[in-house]
Amino acid sequence: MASRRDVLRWSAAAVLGVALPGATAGLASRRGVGGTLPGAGPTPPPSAAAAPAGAYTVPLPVPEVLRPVSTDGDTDRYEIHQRPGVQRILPDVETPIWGYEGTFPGPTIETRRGRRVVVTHHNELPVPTVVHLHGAVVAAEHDGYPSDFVLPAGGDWASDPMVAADAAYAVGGVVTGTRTYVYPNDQRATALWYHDHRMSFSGPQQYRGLAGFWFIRDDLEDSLPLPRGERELPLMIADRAFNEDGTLFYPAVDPQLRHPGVDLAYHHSGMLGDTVTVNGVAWPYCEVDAALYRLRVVNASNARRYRLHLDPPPPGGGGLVQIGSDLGLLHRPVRHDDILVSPGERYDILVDFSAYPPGASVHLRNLGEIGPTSHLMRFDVARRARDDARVPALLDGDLPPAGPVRTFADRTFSFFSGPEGTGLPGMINFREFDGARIDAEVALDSTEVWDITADPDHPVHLHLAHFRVISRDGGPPLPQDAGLKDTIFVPQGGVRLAVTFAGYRGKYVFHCHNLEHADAGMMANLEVV
Ligand SMILES: [Cu+2]
Repeated sequence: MASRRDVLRWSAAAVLGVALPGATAGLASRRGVGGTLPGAGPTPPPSAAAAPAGAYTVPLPVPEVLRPVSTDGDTDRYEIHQRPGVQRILPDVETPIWGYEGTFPGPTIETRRGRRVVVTHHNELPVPTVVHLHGAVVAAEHDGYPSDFVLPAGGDWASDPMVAADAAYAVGGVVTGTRTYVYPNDQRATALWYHDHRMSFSGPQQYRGLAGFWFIRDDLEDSLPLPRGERELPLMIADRAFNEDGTLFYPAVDPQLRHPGVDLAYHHSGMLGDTVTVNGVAWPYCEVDAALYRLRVVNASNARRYRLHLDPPPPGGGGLVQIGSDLGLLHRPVRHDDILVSPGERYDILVDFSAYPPGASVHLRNLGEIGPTSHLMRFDVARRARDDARVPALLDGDLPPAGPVRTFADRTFSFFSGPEGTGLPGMINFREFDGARIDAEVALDSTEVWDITADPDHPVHLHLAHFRVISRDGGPPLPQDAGLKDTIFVPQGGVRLAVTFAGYRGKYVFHCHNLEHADAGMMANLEVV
């Protein structure tokens, strides 16, 4: 994860159009956006920073909901083709992408708790792929273990030495062309997301566009007076950088994606772009009624985190009303002025645009940065409108308030990326990933206390497991840490988690969700026995 210094360095490089030492030409030569750097001195309030040129000219797209190809009593079946596509991410140029059904984001899957979803993925890309449904409680062989490759139908990938080596410790095996994944969805209503997880290449492949939303609904959610239909907006936030010709810039050492790794300049920070996209469009705008809206935020960036903030804030502040976390609704809503969203995390947020007069523009900003990446999108409050939704006082009466409290941890893990510029592999407890080694053997239906530390800081994701935050930085959790989670921003001072392993036995990974860190080895195995 980038230090604040790195973030400022990239932002400054982007807006000034200068190549800094160690920065590749890609960022400095990108087209289509500009912006002005505020004058010297302390960071100005966000509204003082001008929007990037070309921002807020394209309406926010909402990904299509995929239709099942067949449906019966308890199962919906889908087909997804992973294929190249072309998309207008910037307003004035077409960008080649890789997408589920050829789009970025891919199509959304909408389902209900307990409904079985069977997805047959067809790999029509020139590289091996792996599909992981992030946050899902799913059998190990359907979780998208990073070496459970779906090889392209053509080519010589089966004899590729890295593929062959990784295949030795696959969980669901290696297949060619097509794999069918089975998801029981036996978990509370929430926003999951599916994305590529190919061993050592999740960074470049997700960056090309392989990510999509997956919503689980349930009766409890239905019973609440929450915004629905057009007033519920999925927002997939992802930063990108572009070459002069409009192609995506990614610093892979091997553009064919056979040999892993990124240029040393990006090894420590991960891939940080200078353009923020929401639902596949750079800095979109969205016309809204003066009414309550539900924003389903996922940070699908490789490495950038965002401190979401409304500019201007509504009178009285607290404009971001958090109702859910990674894995479902909270016990009660929590009001925030800003929410830090690290890669992989989801936040379920209500915003009441009736607090603003019709004609107002409300910017979703990234607090603490300057330049283009301090901007995300803009809401234009168009008109007064009838509104039956409201912020419920209680969201989920049956959610236990806190996890176990212990003075010792069952396990400790340090996530370590080493000093900048050294090019050390990503490590957990000073070991890089080894598919054959089990780093944590845990009992089915158990809850353990895990202490996780980070150097310098890392967004940590556990597959299968669900956790609550017991403490952060040696103190109490942040208000935004409420609820059940699968991904968490771990600062240098660490976090203590109560982690529950339920649902399935088998081998799963846990890893840093800075994708360049994970690809560099910051990943480990947990086995539920
Ligand atoms: Cu990391």
